[in-house]
Amino acid sequence: MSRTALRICPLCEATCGLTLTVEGTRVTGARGDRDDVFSKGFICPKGASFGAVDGDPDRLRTPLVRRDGELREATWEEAFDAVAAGIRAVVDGHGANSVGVVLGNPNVHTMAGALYPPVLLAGLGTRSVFTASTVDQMPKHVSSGLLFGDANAIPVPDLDRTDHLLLIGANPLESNGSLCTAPDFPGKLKALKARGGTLTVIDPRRTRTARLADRHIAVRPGADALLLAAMAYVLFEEGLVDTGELTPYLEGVAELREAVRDFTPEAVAGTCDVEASEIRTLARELAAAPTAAVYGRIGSCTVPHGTLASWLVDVLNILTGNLDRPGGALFPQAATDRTPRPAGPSHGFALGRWHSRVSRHPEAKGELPLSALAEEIDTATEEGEPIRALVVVAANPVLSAPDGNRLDKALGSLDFMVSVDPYLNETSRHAHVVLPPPPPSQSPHHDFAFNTLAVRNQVRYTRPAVPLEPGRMAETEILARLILAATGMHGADPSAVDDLVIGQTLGKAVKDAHSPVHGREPSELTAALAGDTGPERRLDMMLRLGPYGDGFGVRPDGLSLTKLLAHPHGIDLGPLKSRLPQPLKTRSGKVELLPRPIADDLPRLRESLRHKPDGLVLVGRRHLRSNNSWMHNVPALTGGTNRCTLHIHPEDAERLGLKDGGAVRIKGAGGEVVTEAEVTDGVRPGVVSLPHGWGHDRPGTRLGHAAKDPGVNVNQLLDGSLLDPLSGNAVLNGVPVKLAAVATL
Ligand SMILES: Nc1nc2c(c(=O)[nH]1)N[C@H]1C(S)=C(S)[C@@H](COP(=O)(O)OP(=O)(O)OC[C@H]3O[C@@H](n4cnc5c(=O)[nH]c(N)nc54)[C@H](O)[C@@H]3O)O[C@H]1N2
Ligand SMILES: Nc1nc2c(c(=O)[nH]1)N[C@H]1C(S)=C(S)[C@@H](COP(=O)(O)OP(=O)(O)OC[C@H]3O[C@@H](n4cnc5c(=O)[nH]c(N)nc54)[C@H](O)[C@@H]3O)O[C@H]1N2
Ligand code: SF4
Ligand SMILES: [Mo]
Repeated sequence: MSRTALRICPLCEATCGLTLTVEGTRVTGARGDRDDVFSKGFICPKGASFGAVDGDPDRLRTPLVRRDGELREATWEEAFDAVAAGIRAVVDGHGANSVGVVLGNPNVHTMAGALYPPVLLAGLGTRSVFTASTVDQMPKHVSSGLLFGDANAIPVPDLDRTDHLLLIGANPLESNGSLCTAPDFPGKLKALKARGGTLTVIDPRRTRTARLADRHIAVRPGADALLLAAMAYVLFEEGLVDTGELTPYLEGVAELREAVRDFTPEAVAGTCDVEASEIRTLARELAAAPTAAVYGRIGSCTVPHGTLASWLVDVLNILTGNLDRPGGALFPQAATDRTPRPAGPSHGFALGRWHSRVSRHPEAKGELPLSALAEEIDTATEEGEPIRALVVVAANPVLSAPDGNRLDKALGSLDFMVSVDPYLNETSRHAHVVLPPPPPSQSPHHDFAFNTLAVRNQVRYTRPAVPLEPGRMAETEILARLILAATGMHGADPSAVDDLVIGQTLGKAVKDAHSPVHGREPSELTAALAGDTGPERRLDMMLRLGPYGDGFGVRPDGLSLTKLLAHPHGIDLGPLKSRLPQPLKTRSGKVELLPRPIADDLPRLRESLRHKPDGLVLVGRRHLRSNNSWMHNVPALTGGTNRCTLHIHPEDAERLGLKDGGAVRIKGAGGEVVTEAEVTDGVRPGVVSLPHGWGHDRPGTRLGHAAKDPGVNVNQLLDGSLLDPLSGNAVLNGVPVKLAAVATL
């Protein structure tokens, strides 16, 4: 007998509502939930394969503990005993910073990943914190921190209402969008065109998204900051700056004008390989559109001037008056956001409060660059102790970070490592303990992070579609127990972690004059919390304290978990609204258009104009049926065009004697790999493209299907030394490489 159950899809940032078909405890089908208030039935091939992803026989079912050098099945009790012993020995012997924490991408796709890592970091008190953000969007956080005073205040393009969309280094037809949560991004782009709007795409590849565009600019990789600075220059020069209703909230317009003075279209055209006249047209079209949104993603972030490019994206939105207005780029307001405080000067955003030990990289947002993880483990300095123990949650940096071979070796040298991961893969194979979370069907879901980036305010929650199998432990409980084991409270009841957070949060709220619960008794509020589990009670608390919340009875028709559970397809909270100046947390209380660290980095951008680019550079690419490093083990999602081939333009292929389907050796600063060439004019001349997340050929993993067609690790071409200095973000695009034909693979 089969039944259906609702489940928000955790497989990309679009957060589509799915209707799962469940037989017994097995998910046998998935379709888009037509009643979902946000996704309205949209689904992509990954979501449609939810059952296969969920039921992958290679997923671990029990914890693994290393004994006599080998990972063996163990009980949860044995596993947490080993975690407590392993981590406490390092903390006691070498101090908190000797324990590193690595948080990977799926943490933003689980409730556990949103609710527990902050408690772990606070409890450990370590500065050795690394996340996927520094191989991804850290430049955007830094730019938002500097402009708006809040690293998490990221404006998103108003896809449903804009008249003009300028996409830079993003390919939402494959990625389904990022830092812009929008189910059916492709449909929204088509709707934009259907209502007479225009789409411009800046990408060195003619992607599926670029093919949909009215205008495609095949920029030279890494040159976007120059291109965008020249657009800003044109807006000033041609008197097209019109900051409209933003004007009272802005500081530094005149200084900004001065700062971009050298970046004329003529000066940057050669480096960008884009005609000066075309850059002028881009700027004029942007200014002329009734409403417009500039949006940059991976291709604009993972480059040497990632923070400057991210800053310029918002500068252009601001100079054209499009920030914070419908049809432009707006700040979403999620249901679990904190109660908005009145506008006014605040603490601002600080960078570089401490530095990494070996290369002295500044911290950003409390994190050190993932590129520096290997050296922080394998290099001794006089400054302090190397990392000797590592807690890895949902991350596979051996494939996703630069120089996997060095990291692979470094992980093997640790005193202790624990991975919270469903797979025994390239990274977790080094762990002393592997703690496997249950598959997504057995986990509850709410998008804490993505609702703060969504193109429409809405809120949804789905309980586990299938009960926990015997022997399984919820990931929330795994992380709560891990926190207790790592912080000297091993064996305490895991609910202690939730109780602690609830007590602290409510304790603060009742003292906060702006909180709806100001002056009330925390114990009375705690007793009123609904929910069957600790994480549900925490969700209830956040919803009720939040901007749409019931304020624990103050606004009886407001949100609560109980109300959300009564709306299984979610609750629509309306289109994005203008919110300035409330989100600003700068010291001035204004948008600080030319923050000091940005101004100090502009000479480096100017300097880049003097280097004439030559030689081939490498960029990445994504495929709709893949996701970073962990979905190559699902047969339904592999094969066809989803392959680890090197895309190369016919002119370059001919010059180098490379044939379609032939083998090619790619050499970079960090090493070399050999793969198959795919000759295509989908990349511009001078640029080659290889996807990331491949290279499943290391021993000791349990990825039966992925190992059959392992591909190669593109990040082995990097040595980890190329970073955007402001954010510590790795340079993954526009990387110089050399190619040679080889006889066979
Ligand atoms: N060259 C190049 N490199 C890149 C990129 C690029 O564009 N080019 N992109 C970068 C980007 S944007 C990112 S975000 C990173 C991603 O890099 P990572 O953060 O390392 O993420 P993944 O490679 O997706 O690996 C995720 C890990 O989480 C595990 N996992 C899956 N589901 C769950 C779960 O529910 N719970 C837990 N605990 N674990 C789970 C998987 O088995 C896997 O081990 O890669 C980066 N690397
Ligand atoms: N199917 C699928 N979906 C995913 C993922 C996945 O791996 N697969 N990963 C998820 C994650 S973690 C993230 S962060 C998002 C990323 O989402 P997107 O940013 O949309 O990701 P990509 O598809 O890699 O698009 C980046 C584009 O930038 C281009 N590019 C490279 N260098 C430059 C440059 O210097 N300038 C410009 N202008 N463009 C450049 C590339 O050619 C590429 O087309 O996708 C998410 N969704
Ligand atoms: S677009 Fe993303 S969230 Fe939607 S079904 Fe596909 S993988 Fe899932
Ligand atoms: Mo990412």
